[in-house]
Amino acid sequence: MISSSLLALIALSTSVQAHQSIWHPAVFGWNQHKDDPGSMIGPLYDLPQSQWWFRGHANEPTAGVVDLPAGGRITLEIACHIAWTSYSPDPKSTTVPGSYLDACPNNPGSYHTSDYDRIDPTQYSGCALGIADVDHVQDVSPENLTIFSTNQTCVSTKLTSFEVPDQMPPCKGKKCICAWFWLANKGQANFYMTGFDCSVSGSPGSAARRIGKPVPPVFTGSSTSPIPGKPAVVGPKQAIYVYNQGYQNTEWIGNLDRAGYHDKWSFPIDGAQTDIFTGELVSPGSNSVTSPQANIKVSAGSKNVQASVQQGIVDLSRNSRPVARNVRPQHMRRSKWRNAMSNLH
Ligand SMILES: [Cu+2]
Repeated sequence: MISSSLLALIALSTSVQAHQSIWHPAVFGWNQHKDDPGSMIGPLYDLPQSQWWFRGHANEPTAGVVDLPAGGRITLEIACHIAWTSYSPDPKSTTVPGSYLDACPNNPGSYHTSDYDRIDPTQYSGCALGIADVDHVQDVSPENLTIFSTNQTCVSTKLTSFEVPDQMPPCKGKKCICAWFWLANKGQANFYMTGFDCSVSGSPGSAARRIGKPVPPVFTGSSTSPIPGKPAVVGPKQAIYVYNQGYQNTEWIGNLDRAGYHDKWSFPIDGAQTDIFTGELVSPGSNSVTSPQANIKVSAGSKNVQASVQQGIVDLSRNSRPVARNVRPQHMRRSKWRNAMSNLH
């Protein structure tokens, strides 16, 4: 339950209301999202668990699998509407990657960095990817979903990269279940969890390690001014669950110290979470790795999204939008699309 003081604080900052999500055919309920973009980006605040867990889409199918290359990185598209992504039914509406407000044109409030309608680059709360080594979404719980990658300047651009630890083990089954997490640092206190199917490729047999049991992150203060008696949590961590009903694992500190995927909240590592492994070797050949489906994939070590594009999967060149070819969604009907466009925020 949320305390009344928290509710009051949040009520003061509801002037900014808009939301973002990753967009990919591998997300749960993809077919519903492309017909009703609002189902993907709806507010996630003070809701029962059935509605915030996987955004309420856990029982709906995915239409792809995101490949996680061990030791490499993936780039996902984040936007406040499908219109701005490469999955837009109208290519003309898609924003140019890297352009100002490319994740949500004309709506800086949706980035949740300020209570006013602007971007404050000092106020990104960071976003994160979690993984559960289970085949079926019903087997995922907050206790087995481990954050393996963070991006501390998220959400700032549509194309957002996440490093994958080089010791990531292949999924025990045919795939794993992943989720993208984000928290609003300013404006309405929104919690975001978009689940998707994922798999791990390129795991080096000799280096892959088991992921340990994750524990809840805690507020520790920054590494330069830590809170006495609150040492940083080292090792595998759960996602941060706040602002809703049901499972919660984080305390409310204050409006200036809202939870996020950064130093102050037990996530000092920006990028691959290399401290999540137990040290236990994953014996080679014990896991079957399925062939990954299309994903925007950039080579390991490259900080530049456009630097290295895997031939035949995506094309990020200037005049063509990136398209995941073998998982391309069907386009929604024109009338529905116009309707959705008129209801952007
Ligand atoms: Cu929002």
